[in-house]
Amino acid sequence: LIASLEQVDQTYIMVKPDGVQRGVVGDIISRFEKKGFKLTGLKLYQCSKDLAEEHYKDLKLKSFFPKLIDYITSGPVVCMAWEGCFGVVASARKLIGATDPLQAGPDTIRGDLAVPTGRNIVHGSDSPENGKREIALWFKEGELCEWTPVLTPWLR
Ligand code: FUP
Repeated sequence: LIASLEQVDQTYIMVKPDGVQRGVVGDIISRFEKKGFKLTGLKLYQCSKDLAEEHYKDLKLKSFFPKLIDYITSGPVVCMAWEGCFGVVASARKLIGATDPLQAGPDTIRGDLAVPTGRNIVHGSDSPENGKREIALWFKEGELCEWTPVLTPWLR
């Protein structure tokens, strides 16, 4: 347990264009704050087609890929880097819920706020490795902040 508390992981969370348009950015940020994760990067950003394609490169051969890229580039997104102890990446995925919002549990972001898979409102990294990769892809170095919480960092 002590070892796992000492291990720090990062996850990349992104409010997709539908979340920005629908005015639920604050609700989504609030869920991660309340869970106890530490925010280390935050920006509103209109991404290029190239960046969206790089982010979703593992899905390049899927039939829905062109629609996914159109969706992600259709308006600004909110890019976030969140830090926590070991488990933060999986924990964020729990808060987000299943890819298909119809399968996502109540009290998850997708379960509460979304309906179709193609408009599922938020992204979260699926592994610590992808967390690192995606944060490096979406943020420039000077855009991330290292800071120490004043209160006891129970979950870091
Ligand atoms: P997730 O990790 O939950 O975001 O899910 P995936 O990486 O499998 O999918 C990435 C995005 O592709 C989803 F958020 C929405 C889109 N997608 C579809 O549009 N149709 C599908 O059948 C699967 C995914």
